[in-house]
Amino acid sequence: MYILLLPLLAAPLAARPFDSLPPARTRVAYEPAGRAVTITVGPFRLPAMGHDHDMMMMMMDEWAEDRSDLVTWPADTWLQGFQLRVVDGAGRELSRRLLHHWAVIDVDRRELVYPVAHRVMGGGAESGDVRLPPTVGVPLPAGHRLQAFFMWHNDSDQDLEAVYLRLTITWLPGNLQPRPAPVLPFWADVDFHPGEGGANRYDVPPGGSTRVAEFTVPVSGHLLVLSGHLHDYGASIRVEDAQTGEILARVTARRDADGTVRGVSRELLGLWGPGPHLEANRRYLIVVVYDNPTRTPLTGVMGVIGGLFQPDDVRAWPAVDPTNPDYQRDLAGFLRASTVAMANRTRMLP
Ligand SMILES: [Cu+2]
Repeated sequence: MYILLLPLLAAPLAARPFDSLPPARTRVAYEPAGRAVTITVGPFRLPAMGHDHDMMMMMMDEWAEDRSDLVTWPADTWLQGFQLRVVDGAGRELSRRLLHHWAVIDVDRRELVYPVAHRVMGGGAESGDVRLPPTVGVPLPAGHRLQAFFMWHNDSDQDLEAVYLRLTITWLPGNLQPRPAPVLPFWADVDFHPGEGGANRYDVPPGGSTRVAEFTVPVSGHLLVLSGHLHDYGASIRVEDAQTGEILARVTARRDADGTVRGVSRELLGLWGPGPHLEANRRYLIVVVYDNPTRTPLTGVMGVIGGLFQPDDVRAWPAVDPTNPDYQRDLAGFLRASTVAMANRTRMLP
């Protein structure tokens, strides 16, 4: 199972439709019989960018985001999974690696930890599709509005003239019996700055550092799955009870001998038991540990956790507040090209 959370996304300015192409548009196919909704966005023209990564980084400031229109969800459902495809005008499959990263947000639900729009699904170039076991599901009621954000990156030597993003979301009916257990993806950042792409980065002096941030959740529940995102020389991230110091969960970096982080462990906390229980409004800590064996500071590192949370009572999940300044800043960040600085952010559950 992959659950991927990509908080901030955008796409190259170059990925604009050809003048000769119709403007990119969003089509939604609701297939009740197949218990699927397919969202298609395109066409996009993707000029070859080659393998020059430095050039890519230099151009980033010039990049703008690509996004779908708002898609109103058609039925009361439990989300079960998704399948992402990149296709050409004839429906032929292209390399999924053309999509550098992507996310779908639900503007009508708030995140667990922050009062910002909920990241329902997402992924990076290397990530796969997701399928949850039928005993759990992400509750998604009719009328919620979803929006996809994504960034293309054509690192081949060949221009592509009409590329489409095709996302198929599978679901179970909302009245299904027995009722699946409600689970919601969540994330938390040790340096949370809503809407300010890049501001959640910090530096690590020689010798290493431990960075701590406090957080609360507005609804009690269990941590079922936990993973995270660290840059090179990252060691671990743990969740502690702020009062007792008890360690509730911990993820660790998979590193090469030279400190390169290949990924962060995925802890199936709810596999053999209910998983650690978080209480509403109790203080918890996210503790991010970096080693730094070099003689210079590590710059611009990050520490993010993410996973699946099972609320005790999903009806207690607070309503989204679109007037909340953090909500507005965060959403504006999605819509702004500057968030592209975050391009390499977060594969949460590898
Ligand atoms: Cu990062």
